[in-house]
Amino acid sequence: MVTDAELDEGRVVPGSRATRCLVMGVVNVTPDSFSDGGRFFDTDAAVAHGRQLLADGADLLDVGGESTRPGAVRVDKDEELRRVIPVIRELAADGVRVSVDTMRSEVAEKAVRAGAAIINDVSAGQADPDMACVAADLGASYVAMHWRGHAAVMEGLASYDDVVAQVRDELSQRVDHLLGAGIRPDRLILDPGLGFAKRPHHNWHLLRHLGVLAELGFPLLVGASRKRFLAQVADREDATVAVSALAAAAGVWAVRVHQVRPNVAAVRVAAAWTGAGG
Ligand code: PMM
Repeated sequence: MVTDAELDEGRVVPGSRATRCLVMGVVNVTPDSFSDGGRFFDTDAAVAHGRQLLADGADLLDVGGESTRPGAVRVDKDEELRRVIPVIRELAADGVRVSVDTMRSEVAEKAVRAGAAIINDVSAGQADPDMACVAADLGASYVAMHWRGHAAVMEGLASYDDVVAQVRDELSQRVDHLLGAGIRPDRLILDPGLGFAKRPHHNWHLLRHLGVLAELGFPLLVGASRKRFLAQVADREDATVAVSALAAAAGVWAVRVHQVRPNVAAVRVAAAWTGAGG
């Protein structure tokens, strides 16, 4: 499990080679998430799954109660709270670094009060106008992902002239907004949003040019795990591991994955290969 000092070091030194790429294990408490939906849809099962991911070597756990699969319908806020808060409370009580995967400021606030250290907002503050100020007041770390619209409509928004430049510029606008609301720069993490309003070739292009996004000056999180575009080249689970190794070697701060053990091996190989940590 990652220590506070390691997390801070990784957070404040974008692309740092001082610590290895972190592995964020996914705990989806949803009946319909695209990859592991339904399997962990009650508190005890989700907590047990989180503990298993930790035993497998996860540094952080990302707990989410709303599916963002293409075409998904939004979950009611009270239902989202009912799903995630007890799971976060139990895992955080174990001393685990927990992030909450939510677009709602009220869920983020209650999650941080229940022990979450990171707000993972796939909309980067666009879905809820209060999110940026709430996150700033809470002082939590904040993942801002590239996002163009809700799951129900995002497939129709996947059009780019130059996907890398546009994702960089759109993320940069979000950074301005988030910092303007008072989020500290050393709390901010960016994410290219693979699969969110992106066609397969857009995802590969972004992965090929992670360095351009790193130039914005913030640590990067990459969430390729089990996504559809991977099926073009290999089994999705196997391809996830390869992406983790390559993303880690490219200097990303963390990878967000469903199956932790082989991805920990991948980031360790990358660290040994690149000489991270000396
Ligand atoms: N992908 C999903 C959900 N949350 N959060 C971040 N920061 N980045 C992602 O790529 C991301 C995310 C969708 O995947 P899932 O339904 O398998 O969890």
